[in-house]
Amino acid sequence: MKRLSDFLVRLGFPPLEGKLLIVALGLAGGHLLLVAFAAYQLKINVPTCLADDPKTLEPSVKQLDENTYQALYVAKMWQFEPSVLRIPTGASLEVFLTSSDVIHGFFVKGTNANLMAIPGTVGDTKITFDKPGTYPIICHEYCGSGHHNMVGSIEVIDGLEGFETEGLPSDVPDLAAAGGELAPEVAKGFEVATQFGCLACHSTNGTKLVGPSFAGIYHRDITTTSGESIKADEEYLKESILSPNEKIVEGFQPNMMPALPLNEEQVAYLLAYLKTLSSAQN
Ligand code: HEC
Ligand SMILES: [Cu+2]
Repeated sequence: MKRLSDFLVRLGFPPLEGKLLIVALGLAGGHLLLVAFAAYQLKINVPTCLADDPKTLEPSVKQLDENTYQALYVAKMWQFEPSVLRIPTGASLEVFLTSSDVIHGFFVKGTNANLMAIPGTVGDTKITFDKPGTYPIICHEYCGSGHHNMVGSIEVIDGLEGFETEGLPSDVPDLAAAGGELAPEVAKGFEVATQFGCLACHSTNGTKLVGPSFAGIYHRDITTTSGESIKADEEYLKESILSPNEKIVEGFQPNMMPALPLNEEQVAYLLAYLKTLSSAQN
């Protein structure tokens, strides 16, 4: 230290300036060491680029070994895929995260996991769940009108064998559990509804979210805010989807539902899907 400051004086630095320079270099070096510690020891890294292969965007979960699971999460307006993941108590979860539209957040309440979902990149973290319980996943990056409904969860369950998921594209056939085979256009309709975030605002079990529930929507009697009574036939549903502000359901707000860029075919699939949702469904 002494020798270094003498050296700096000889180089022409005034004594005080030389000392300050040493302190500054020390701080800078210390910070670099901390960054290296975070990156190599704690494995906290900046998101890496997503390869151009679209397959790597597919959400999925797999079990790596007895106690380790790996989940590729895709965040999109306004949901996480998978939306629900159940793993056993004590499991470690490797999380890989990307977004298929805008920037989202990924915060797992009750843990240190806190990532950004950035389109075109993959962020990752590892979480170990020592205590059973439900850990909500929250999007904490404002991402549009359905943002406040963008939640998922990780359920940590004592003694669970393997894992279970909800909300993965491969979970679609589960919808048919009640009524046998799912017609292809209904499955496509569900896919469109998932893809465009309809289900962030519309439940299928009767719960009122931002919008009315889809449960039993086909041929339901509806009153609009202008006092009109309407039977929800195909024509009405189509209009509600394509021009959301045309008629507003009583008890709901205009300008909440976005007019989404859907083509004829997608609307037809949606209608096929909506028709299957009876009000008895839970
Ligand atoms: C950001 C929230 C939001 C999203 C996303 C959204 N909706 Fe809506 N939706 C609403 C709200 C609020 C209403 C009620 C106001 C109105 O009638 O426009 C509504 C109304 C509807 C209605 C009429 C419901 C009824 O009971 O008469 C249909 C059908 C509908 N939405 C379908 C869809 C479909 C299909 C999608 C996806 C392509 C979608 N919505 C996406 C919020 C949303
Ligand atoms: Cu979001």
